[in-house]
Order: sequence, then structure tokens, then C-alpha cells
Amino acid sequence: MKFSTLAVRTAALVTLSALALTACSGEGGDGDGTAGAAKGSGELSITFVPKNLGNPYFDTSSKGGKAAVAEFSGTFSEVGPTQATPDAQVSYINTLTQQQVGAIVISANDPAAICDALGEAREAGVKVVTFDSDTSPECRDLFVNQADAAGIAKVQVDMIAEQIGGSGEIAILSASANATNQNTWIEMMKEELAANHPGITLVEVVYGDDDDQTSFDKTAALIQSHPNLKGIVSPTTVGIAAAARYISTSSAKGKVAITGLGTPNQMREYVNDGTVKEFALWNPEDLGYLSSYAAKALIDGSIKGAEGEKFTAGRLNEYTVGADGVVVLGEPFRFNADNIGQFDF
Ligand code: RAM
Repeated sequence: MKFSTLAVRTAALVTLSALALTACSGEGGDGDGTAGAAKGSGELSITFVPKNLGNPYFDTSSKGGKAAVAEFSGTFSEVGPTQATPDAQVSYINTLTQQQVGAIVISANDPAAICDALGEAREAGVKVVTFDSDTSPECRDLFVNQADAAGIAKVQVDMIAEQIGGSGEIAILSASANATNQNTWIEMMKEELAANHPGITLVEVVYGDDDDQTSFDKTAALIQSHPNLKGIVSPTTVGIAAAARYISTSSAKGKVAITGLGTPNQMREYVNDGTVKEFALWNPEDLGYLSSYAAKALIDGSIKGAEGEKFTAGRLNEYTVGADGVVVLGEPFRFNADNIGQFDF
């Protein structure tokens, strides 16, 4: 246990320096805003397809993706659905296949629902990189994972255990019910709770669909139906911000802890008003940046997605493809009142 704590702390420090650097060098403003897909069969035309548009997390990952594409003089674009439903991305993938883009970089709302469409894209010569939320491995060339899933699960369980004093009822407010990434983390959180926190009971898992209002309403319902609830873990940036907003003006403030995965810009107000003690995330801008370089390496043939292959990702330096075609960005980082002022994303 000691070793893993040390390893996480060391990695967190490294990540902190990377985050601080990014915070200083990032361009201002929000995400891409480009309408429509990259046109034509331009070799390095790379299109990002987030789970949903209008989600600040994906605005930030697209910003990093766009910056990388500009560095290697490719063409960047972003398209996607407004709602994070399982097959909402299919029509966008089909259009991109017809347009013969160089690569699709996609965060999947469902591990299987977009596989046929991605298969057709790959048959047509389009490279497919999943990032953030994977499909089944056989449906893509590479998955750029934000952090090791076990580490993401553990940091969230550790934070809620610390914040509720190690015992009591908790609930999870997730994204959409089919989201590959959240479902993986939830399973691992359950294992971590069972193994190391016998005093904590997970009473319910609810789904806010990465929609602000739905997540807000689900938070209210959770607190009403579980009067002894001591904490909520929300492994989604949309959910945690909506839950914090609800709790900040309700009588649950100070009684129900809220933690999980959030962006500093969305959570700052709730850390400053005492609603939230601590939450975690990686740098979504770096995730997008790395994903664009991975797509480029596939397009130019320097990698195929096989274990052990290496490629260079601009200012993030060299990465190696791991088992099952997975590239891991880094470690999650904890944000709290002491450090949140240093970040702008
Ligand atoms: C939301 C999305 C995304 C997830 C983050 C933490 O923005 O569900 O997939 O990685 O939260």
C-alpha cells in the first residue's frame, strides 16, 4: 500500500508540473467551434467526435487536439451529437467515412453501438483512435486512455472515504448508463470499496446522462430518498458540477460530501464556498493533444497500434503503445482549495 501511495504521489507531482505548464501556455477562449467535418481526403485531416457537444471537458480536449494538429500542419475539425446517447455518433462517423478523413478521434458513448460504423470507416482507410471512453478493442486502432482505470477508481474512493470519515452511505451519480469509461470505473470502485472500506455502503447508482439538468434533478432525488446519505461520487465532470450546484444552496451543504471527477473551472466556485473539499481529474487538453499525435502516427504509418511501438507527441515527448493498443496519458490529480487557483481549464 505504501509503495502505491508513493507512486501515485510522485506521478501526481509530475502531472502537476505538466498541468502548470499547460495552464501557462494554453491559448485563451473555449473549444474549437469549427462547424462541419474536415473536408476531402487530406492526409492529416483529423476529426474529433466527443460524447456530446457543449461539454466543457470536451471543449478542452478539442482545444488540445486542435493545437497538436496545427503543430503538424494538418486539418482539425470537431463534430458530434448534442446528447450523449449510445448510437447518436453513428451518423457523424458515416459522414466522415464518406468524406475520407485521415482519422476519427472519438469518445464512445457505448462500447458496441458505434462499432459497425467504425468498421466501415476503417475499411475505407480511415484510422480510428478512441480517447477518454473506449469501444471494444477490435473496433479501433488505438485507445488513448486518460489514466489507468484502477487508479481513477481508487482516487475517487479514497477521497469520499476521507471526506465522510470512513463510514456511512454513499451514492454514485454517473454519466450515461452505457458509457464505457464510467462503467469500468464504477465496477472498480465497487471492488475497492468491498476490499478496503467495509464501513461504507453504496446505496444507489444513478445516471444523469452527462446532461446538466438531469444530473441536478438526480442529485435532488438521491438526497431525498436516502436521508442518511453522507456522500456522492460523480465520475463525470457534468455530474459533479451539477451535484455541487444543487448541494451548494440546499440544506445538504455540509452534510453530504460531493467528490469525483471535475474540471477546475467548473468546480472553483464550489470549492471556494466550501461545498466541495477535493476532486480529481487529468488534463483534458493534454488528452486531446496526445490523441491527435497518436492519430497522426497512425496516418503516416509510423505506428500500427501494436504493443511496444513508440511515437512522439510534441511537447509531451515519447509514448509507447501498451497491450490491446492502449496508450496511457498519466495519473489523475487531486484539486482542492490549496491548488485550484493555479489551473485554468
Ligand atoms: C465527462 C464525460 C467524460 C469523462 C469526464 C470525466 O465530461 O463523461 O467521458 O471522462 O466526464
